[in-house]
Amino acid sequence: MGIIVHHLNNSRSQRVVWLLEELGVPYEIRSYSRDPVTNLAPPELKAVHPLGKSPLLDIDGRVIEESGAIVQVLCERYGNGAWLPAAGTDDALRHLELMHFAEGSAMTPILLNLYVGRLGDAGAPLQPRIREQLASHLGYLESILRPSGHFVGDDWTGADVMLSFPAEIAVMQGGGPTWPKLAAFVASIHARPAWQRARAKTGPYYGT
Ligand SMILES: N[C@@H](CCC(=O)N[C@@H](CS)C(=O)NCC(=O)O)C(=O)O
Repeated sequence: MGIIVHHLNNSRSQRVVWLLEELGVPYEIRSYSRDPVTNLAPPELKAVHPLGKSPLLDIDGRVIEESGAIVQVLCERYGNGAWLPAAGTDDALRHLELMHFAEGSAMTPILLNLYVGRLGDAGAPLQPRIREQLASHLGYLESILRPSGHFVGDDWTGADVMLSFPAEIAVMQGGGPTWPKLAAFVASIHARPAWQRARAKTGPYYGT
C-alpha cells in the first residue's frame, strides 16, 4: 500500500513526481518507456488502467487517472493548507479555472500542432488556425502570470504544477523569446531542489 506513480518518460507525469517531492510524501515510482518508434506508452500501462496513459497514481490500491485530479488530491491530502487557495475566495475560483484550463484548453492546440505537424504539407490548411490558437492560449498564460511568478496568488499552487507542462512544451518548442514570462516560470521550476530531486529519480526529461 502507499503511493505509486506510474511514470512515463518525457510526459505529464513529471509534474506529479515534482509535486510529490515538494510535498515530501513517501512514494514509489514505476517507470515505463515510450516506444522508440511510435513514441506511445508501452502496453503494460493498460494493465494499470484501461487508457494506458500516464500519469496514473495508485493511492492505497485506488488508481487515479487524469493529472488534474491527481494534483488536486495530492494538494488536498498532503498540502497542509498550502498548494491550494482558501476555499470560497476568488483565488479558489481562479485556481479551479486554471486547473481545468491546463488539460481542457491549453493542451488542445499543443497536441494539434504535434499531430498535424506530422502530416507535412497535407496539414498545411490547418496550420494558420493552429498557430492562431497556440498564440492565443500561450499568450493568455503569459498575460496572467503574476509578478510573483505564480498563476494564482503569490505562492505555489496546484495550478502552477498543472500549467508547468504546457509552459515547458512552449519553451521546448522555441517559444521562450515570445513568452519570456513562461520561460522564466519554467526556469524557476527547474531550479527548485524538489524538481531536481524528481529529475534525478525519473531520468532525463525533454533535454534537461
Ligand atoms: N489528460 C490526461 C492526458 C494523459 C496523456 O495523454 N498522457 C500522455 C503522456 S504526456 C501519454 O500517456 N501518452 C502515451 C500514449 O498515448 O500512448 C492527463 O492529464 O493525465
